[in-house]
Amino acid sequence: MKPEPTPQPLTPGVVRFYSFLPSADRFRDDVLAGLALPQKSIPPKYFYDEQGCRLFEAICELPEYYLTRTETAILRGNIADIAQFVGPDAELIEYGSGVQAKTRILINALQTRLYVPIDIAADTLQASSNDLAGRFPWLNVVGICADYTRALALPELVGVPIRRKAAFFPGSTVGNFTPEEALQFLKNVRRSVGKGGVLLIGVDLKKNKSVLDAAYDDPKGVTAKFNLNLLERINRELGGDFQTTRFRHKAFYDPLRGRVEMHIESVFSQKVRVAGQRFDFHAGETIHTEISCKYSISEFQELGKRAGFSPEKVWTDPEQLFCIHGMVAA
Ligand code: AVI
Repeated sequence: MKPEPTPQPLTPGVVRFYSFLPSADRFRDDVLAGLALPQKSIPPKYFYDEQGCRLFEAICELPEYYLTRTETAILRGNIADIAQFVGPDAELIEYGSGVQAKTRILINALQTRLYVPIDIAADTLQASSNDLAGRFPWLNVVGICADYTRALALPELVGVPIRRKAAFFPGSTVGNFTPEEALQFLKNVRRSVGKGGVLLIGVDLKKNKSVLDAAYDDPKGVTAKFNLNLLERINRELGGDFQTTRFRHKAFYDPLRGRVEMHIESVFSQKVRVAGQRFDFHAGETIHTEISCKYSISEFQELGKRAGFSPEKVWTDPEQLFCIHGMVAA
């Protein structure tokens, strides 16, 4: 066996990147397999090509999409308490690195010296890593381009004294997993931070259906564009011939399952070709593209406990729309 290369010490201001990206074929295989299912479905991680990342940023600015601004306000309003909870000299590992305002608040308050963002979108990851390294001259940044929905062994990093690892998973992205997937993800995070490590995780709370329906089906149609961009991506990258005007965005909150479901609905009966294969749609048939699970505070604490965390803190907003959990790896 070849010996592992000796890890090189990090240098502040010099961003280091590692790529563990799945091959382009995985997108093709997942789309072809998903379109062949009785309930057609495509995993939501494929929303985030360059155009998808831009559209998601536009969603975060919408008045109906309260999640981003509420979480940012919770973070800002409780930052001293959050920094005390995390403690000094923590390595900050962020899952997803799209919207940076929250990260900047945290790095500033924690005076973080080692920041490890993990994201599947290589361009966004590079842009945000370089931007942060420029803003915080003392910061060592190690960007990991990877699909964090799968278990991941992080590279060994040397040269920065660290007392504990802190994982940050904002935006209620955990809601895009089924509860079983969320449990598996939390177990992986538990392993990555090690005993005594901490997790700060933003989770959207259960609430009135009308608020959630509007948040995922906005009147300007930005969320519709975000959803339908998936078909355009398939056309661009996999030689698909979807006519996007013959499909429509559909999103609704299912209170019984406690989750928003997003679908792309075929308006007509039609045939589509992707990567040389034919798929038939009948009018009204859908491709299921996303779930966004909502949790009560106690439901999510229960999930955290099952993954090996001890739930210690919860910060929320006055209207109880959203919350950030602080958990310690037991
Ligand atoms: C990234 N994720 C947490 C968003 C959500 O709210 O589930 C994705 C999204 N889908 C539609 N709007 C936003």
